[in-house]
Amino acid sequence: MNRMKSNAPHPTVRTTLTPGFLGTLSLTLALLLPLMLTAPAARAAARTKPLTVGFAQVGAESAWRTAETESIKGEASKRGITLKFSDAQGKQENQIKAVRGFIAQGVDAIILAPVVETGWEPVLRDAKRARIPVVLVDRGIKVSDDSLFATLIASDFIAEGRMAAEWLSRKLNGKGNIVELQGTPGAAPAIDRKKGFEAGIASAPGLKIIASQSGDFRRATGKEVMEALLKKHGTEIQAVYAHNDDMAIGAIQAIEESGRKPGSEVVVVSIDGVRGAFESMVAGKLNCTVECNPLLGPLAYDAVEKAVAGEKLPRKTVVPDRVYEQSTARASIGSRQY
Ligand code: GYE
Repeated sequence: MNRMKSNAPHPTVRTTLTPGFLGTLSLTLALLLPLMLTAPAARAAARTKPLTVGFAQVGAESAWRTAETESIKGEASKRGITLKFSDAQGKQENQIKAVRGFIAQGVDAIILAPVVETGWEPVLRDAKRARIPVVLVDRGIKVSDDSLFATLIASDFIAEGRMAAEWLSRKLNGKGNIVELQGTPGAAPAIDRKKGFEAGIASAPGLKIIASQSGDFRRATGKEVMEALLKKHGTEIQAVYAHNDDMAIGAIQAIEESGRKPGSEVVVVSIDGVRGAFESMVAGKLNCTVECNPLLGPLAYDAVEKAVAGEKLPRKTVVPDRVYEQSTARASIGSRQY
């Protein structure tokens, strides 16, 4: 490396420009050329075999997750990539096993949507040793060495939580009791959506989170948790903040069954922007959703192709999100892609 930075001419170059030397030089170049051709771009251009990629998915807990799976599967077939798919059913141990399996099969790259933030170092070290790049999608991880993954493509969950809080604060004029339905414990979007929301309501001391529990990003669990919270807090609850739309839709059912009106008596805000959320807004039940784009297939394979070609990628690519409200839901529902 340092040698390449030196501007001083190499001594042998100055003293040996003879026909014999030129012969040696062309021989050396002939020998070096194949090596030079293994530089990133040429390596990609020279690739004739289609890529084989392993995708270690979390599970199928939400409509968002299903949309992400479809995007990653669909884009693979568009690009002629052979995809090996694994559904970990929400368990990190299954995901680790899947990644180990992909390494053993010698895939060209791995796409990982990590269920939780911690516990990835050993398996990522195995992938690195096998020179298989790992592209993280949708959820981040905590590792001491960030060369263990090629790149992360995800939304800014703290910003999403803050957008939900700011919207709710305006809606409630800075005053009211909120219950929070958290995502899967230990998952980046659960941790950061909580953090962002708390930061967003900090400037409105009249807004209080009176209860906060996990509904595991699932509709049925969101409903159960909301039923228990309604039993305990009853009409004290003025608003629900759910870390995803599925839990909000479950909570809305529980609110209706308890005899109160979601969307007016109880304000509901959530995150994802899936079709079901738009339908619920059109029906006047969900008040607001902060979009989180799950259509990550194209970005994921762009990153895979670059990583396989040896290109260095940014640590993170942030997918932009925005707020959608009940008042505009009808106008935008037709153009939703998931
Ligand atoms: O918001 C939720 C899902 O990791 C961003 O996981 C994703 C989240 C998404 O199950 O619905």
